[in-house]
Amino acid sequence: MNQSDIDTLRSQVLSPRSHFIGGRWVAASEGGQRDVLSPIDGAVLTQIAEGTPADMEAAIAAARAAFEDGRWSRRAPAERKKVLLKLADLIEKHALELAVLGVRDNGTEITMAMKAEPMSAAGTFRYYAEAIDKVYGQIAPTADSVLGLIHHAPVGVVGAIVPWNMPLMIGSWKLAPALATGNSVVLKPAESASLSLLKLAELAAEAGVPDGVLNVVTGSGRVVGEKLALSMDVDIMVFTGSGATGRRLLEYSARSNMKRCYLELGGKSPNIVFNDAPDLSEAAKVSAGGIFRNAGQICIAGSRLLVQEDIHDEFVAELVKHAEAMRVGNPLDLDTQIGAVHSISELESNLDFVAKAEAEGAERRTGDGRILEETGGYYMAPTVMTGVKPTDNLFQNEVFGPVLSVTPFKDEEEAIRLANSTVYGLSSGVWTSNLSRAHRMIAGIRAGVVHVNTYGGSDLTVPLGGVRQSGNGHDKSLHAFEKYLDLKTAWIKL
Ligand code: TXE
Repeated sequence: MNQSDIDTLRSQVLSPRSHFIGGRWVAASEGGQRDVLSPIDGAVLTQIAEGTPADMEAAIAAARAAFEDGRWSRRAPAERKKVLLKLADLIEKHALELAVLGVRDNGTEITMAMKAEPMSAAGTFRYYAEAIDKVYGQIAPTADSVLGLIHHAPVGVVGAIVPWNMPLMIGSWKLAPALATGNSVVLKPAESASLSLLKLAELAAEAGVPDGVLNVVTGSGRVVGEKLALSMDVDIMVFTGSGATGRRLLEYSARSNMKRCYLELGGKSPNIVFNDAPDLSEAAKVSAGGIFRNAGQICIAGSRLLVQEDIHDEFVAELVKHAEAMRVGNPLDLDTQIGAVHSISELESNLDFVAKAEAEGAERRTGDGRILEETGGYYMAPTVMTGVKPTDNLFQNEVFGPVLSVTPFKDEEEAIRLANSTVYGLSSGVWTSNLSRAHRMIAGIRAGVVHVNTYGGSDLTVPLGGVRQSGNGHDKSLHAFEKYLDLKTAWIKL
């Protein structure tokens, strides 16, 4: 990747996009379109179809028809594998185009986007493609007079709703295992980050995913998202986004066909630094990256720093130094380390969090609020707030922006108590050179992930998911297959 290749793509005019239903590009049934604003400069990038309930019904019907006639669901796993491997190759071939498209749409810095979006998506499709012809059923240990077979059957039609942060990566975490296992999918991207997923649907068709197996409907969550989740003909929902929407999906499920809902929600992840951390300077640098990259818009961001009191001042000073050295700017410049905040409403919400924290007595150690306003884009300086009390709004609630909350602690027991004193349980970090303490912390912290002496960074071999109000169900790893396959018993009298 070099700057001149990026520059060729950054100002390309984008034509308005339609839904992708039944293998065809289809305009919204009422002709509606929605402007897509770029967070880089606040300008209109293009338009997407403003989906209607009728559009969503058409997509669900296409997915159901494709599932029932077996055009994909009854293909040999080895054949599905071939198609999905081809899709992985196509994603890689179009990686820069996909990355730049996504960045123009959602503002992630290009260096991170390239790795975390197309390259990770290609790896995800490859991983599940390679795995699917290695999943066996079971024979039950029955008496000789019967044969008990345990099959893994695809669930049917999967409804997938994804957010605007890392849409290709998160979308692929859901699409790849869902498609590998033979399901049909209806995908509803976020209103404000649909473009790279629409391109993915185009590439899937080129790779040979049959018509109707992958459908993408764009538009409002409250209209098309709700229609999808309320459908009697959708078998499971997989979702990443806010807790408020997750709660609604459960309600829609109860009001319709009681479909299973797998929810990946927000977090307020504690990053805990003990005075015996192996390298405090490294811990400060990685902790700054763990909250500020992608302008803090990462579900697992280490947004709540807990520091042992005797190293608090020294550690905060080092961390502030790293925060101030990070370059905030146009996400399509290769030397940018922190890109744009996704939307003006997110930016306003971030600033509001900081103002409330100050009103509650926290001290702003660095962060000048909105910056680079002259660009028309939405940029915010990385912000460190110290003296945040466990009862404060900033301690308890997810900002989803470049704002770090810092609280001192005395000992291990207090660290665990503070770590567990929000409603969330997504990610966490522990910095210590005491192995026994590390294991006690892993056991004590209620979270889906505990990083030790690092923060962030993992691969597909391990699951990612939360506990408590951070959700249920896991993306990534072979465990993800469990969501998309039903157990089916055959009991045969011999
Ligand atoms: O989420 P929403 P948003 C958190 C983060 C962020 C906040 C809001 O705190 O500031 O959520 O983000 C669709 N029925 N996270 O607005 O609204 C919507 O169209 C069905 C954490 O993006 O939940 C979009 O496709 N669908 C997080 C998707 O839900 C509905 C990732 C997510 O939108 C719907 C993102 C409805 N009634 C945000 N309403 C993480 N953990 O990574 C909305 N949608």
